[in-house]
Amino acid sequence: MAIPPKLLIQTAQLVWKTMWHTMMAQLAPSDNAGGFQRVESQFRDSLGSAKFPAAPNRYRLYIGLTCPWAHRTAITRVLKGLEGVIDMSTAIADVSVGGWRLENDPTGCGNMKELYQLAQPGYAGRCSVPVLWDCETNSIVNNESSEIIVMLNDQFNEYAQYPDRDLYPASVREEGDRLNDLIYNTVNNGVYRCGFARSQAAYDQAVNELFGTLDLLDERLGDRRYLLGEPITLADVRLFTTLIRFDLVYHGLFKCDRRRIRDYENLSGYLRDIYQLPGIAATAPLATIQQEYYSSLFPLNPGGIIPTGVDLQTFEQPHNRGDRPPIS
Ligand SMILES: N[C@@H](CCC(=O)N[C@@H](CS)C(=O)NCC(=O)O)C(=O)O
Repeated sequence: MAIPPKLLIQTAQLVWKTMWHTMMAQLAPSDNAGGFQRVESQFRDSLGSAKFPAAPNRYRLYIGLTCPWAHRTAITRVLKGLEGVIDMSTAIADVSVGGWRLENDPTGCGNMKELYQLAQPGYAGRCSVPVLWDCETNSIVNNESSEIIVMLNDQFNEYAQYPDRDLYPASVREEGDRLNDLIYNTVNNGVYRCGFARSQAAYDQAVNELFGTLDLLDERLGDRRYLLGEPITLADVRLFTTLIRFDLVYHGLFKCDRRRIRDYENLSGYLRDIYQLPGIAATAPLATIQQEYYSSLFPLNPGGIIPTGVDLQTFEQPHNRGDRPPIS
């Protein structure tokens, strides 16, 4: 006998909403108003200290392909030419364990949780990527992307292929830091504040702030090639990793759907420009990123269907942002 529709719907709503809030509380802690609260990174040591001296083939980066924060570190590693001196492992977002799985890892760890335990037995915080790992002492140097990228820029110049590429130049640091703050709150973390909102009001605020900043950035990029002019800096690396995921993932999965990046004249060319720099496309396998995001964030996409609307070839099209070498 068929279940009456009203009973079916009411029961499903009760069960699903309870499960949804329970899962979201683990995935993305929120404040009382339903706004996403990102947890502070816990490991904040520095490369170049007595404990962690810069040395070739001693450190390894752990990243995940979906993760825009980890992606910053993979790009900085390429821009500085550090592939030969800093190893990199890619963890896989695994919905069945609710975390990052490792395959054939040199430490013997099967997932990021085990890696964090190896570094600090009893650790009870979040086991996020990226991680800058010290292979010599089996410890975590740092797990905060905004700090790791500065260390990769500054501390390995002796071993880097491109030591003269300063991605964090003192001359524009203050302006860059100010811009980074705005972009972090409203764009990098802003897309997560949209996608992980647990109330309409929290979502409305996040989405308004996100598109307010994208409008501003589009205008800013009307008269300069990169955020701080030329050459490219870490501010661009930080913005790029959100923009490259935007039309593919955040527009649909995180409900950032007021506009797409391809609708912005300057932001879209800027995005293609950076994507087409030597070595960058290889750090961003777009189909895999989209597939892994839509499959791993179960509470946001329980049916597991992956959309197909974005033509990946568009990222290869001319950017018309200038012919001069982007990096001096
Ligand atoms: N503030 C950190 C954020 C890192 C982060 O949130 N990583 C996510 C993936 S996008 C993660 O690994 N989350 C797993 C968890 O929090 O349990 C950074 O910038 O490095």
